[in-house]
Amino acid sequence: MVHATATAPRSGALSYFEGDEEAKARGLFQLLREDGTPIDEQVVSGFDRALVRELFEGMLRIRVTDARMMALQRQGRVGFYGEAIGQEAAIVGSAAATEPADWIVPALREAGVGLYRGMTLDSYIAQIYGNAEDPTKGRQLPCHPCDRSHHYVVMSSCVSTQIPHAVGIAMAMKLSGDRNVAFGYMGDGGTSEGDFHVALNFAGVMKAPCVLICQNNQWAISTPGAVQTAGETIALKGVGYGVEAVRADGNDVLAVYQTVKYAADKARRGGGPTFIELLTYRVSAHSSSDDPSRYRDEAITDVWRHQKDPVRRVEAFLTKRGWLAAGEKEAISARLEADVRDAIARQEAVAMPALSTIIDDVFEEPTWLLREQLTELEAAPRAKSPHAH
Ligand SMILES: Cc1ncc(C[n+]2csc(CCOP(=O)(O)OP(=O)(O)O)c2C)c(N)n1
Ligand SMILES: [Mg+2]
Repeated sequence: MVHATATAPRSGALSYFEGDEEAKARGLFQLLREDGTPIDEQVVSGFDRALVRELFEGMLRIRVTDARMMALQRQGRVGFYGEAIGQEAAIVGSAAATEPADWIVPALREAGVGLYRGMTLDSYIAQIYGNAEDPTKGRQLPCHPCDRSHHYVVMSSCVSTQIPHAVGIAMAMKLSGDRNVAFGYMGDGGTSEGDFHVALNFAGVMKAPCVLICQNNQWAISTPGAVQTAGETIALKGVGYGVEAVRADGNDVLAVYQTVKYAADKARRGGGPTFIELLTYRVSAHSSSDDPSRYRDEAITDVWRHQKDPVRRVEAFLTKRGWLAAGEKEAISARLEADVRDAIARQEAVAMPALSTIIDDVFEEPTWLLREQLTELEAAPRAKSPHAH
């Protein structure tokens, strides 16, 4: 994980954050055009080469990993997968603005945040297999990784429950004098759940040191973003709770980084919460169990897949700056792909968790009834698992 050595430069574009409360929740903060040229050269010159290359690599890692894992799912080697293709800038740009001691409460598509913060590919892939090296012992749906050492909390599958969790962690940190920040993620669909509204209210009233990030990928399975609010934008939902709300281009990794850094710095100074809407698009299906061609116009998806692709945008920026040589993207992708293939090979060889782990972690000493049930289960013929060894 690399952090920008340059502090946020003062310039026209940054006055976006200092502007009218509603204007920054209605607008769209951008630093790069779709072709990768800077909108505000002065702000963009504050980014150093190492950081932008690290962001680019983090984005490529998600792309390469998702492609391999989807292939495994289609081959029947893992049960389920949820991709984040097209959302890499929102994920990595926000991850880079976190500090190691901060806490991350992810929703569905933020595994890349964990990987950027140092979660190993082996741990991530072990969770997808649910094998003996999975920290959650095979109890979670695939794509629910966690990493205690990098403060990456395991995801609760129930949409939007992550937001009160993040706000609660932030409130606890404030009470205990801890100066770190809690990051809570959600999708656009998540902002229509009661938990979102309860959490925003607490965040505002308690001035909790948190950054609440909505990846507005414009779909909640088959529900289009347009029905998540009668208002003009999702970000405006924050304004009613007295929480500073900012809307930014989620496919512009520099804009994402700058926005989330602004919010994180503010929270660290004791300035309270920020609600950020990152506008992006769910280019992939909702998950390996979904077929979006049944409910949406894939011609629109193609525009996001190609013309608005976040990887292409930062790649063009790096290339124009002379920070990425010809053939380097391919070389980085090949290295990342080899890493993923190696981790898959290692994890596919790991056995499933021992049956006895099924009664772990509930009581310090399992009750006699649980022990009796375990004995019966161990004697019963086990259904054959595709991953059993
Ligand atoms: C409380 C609850 N309701 C429904 C579901 C089923 N479900 C899983 S993901 C999802 C859509 C989430 O959409 P969004 O919040 O936009 O996130 P995205 O999938 O787009 O990242 C739904 C309805 C659930 N997991 N939890
Ligand atoms: Mg969504």
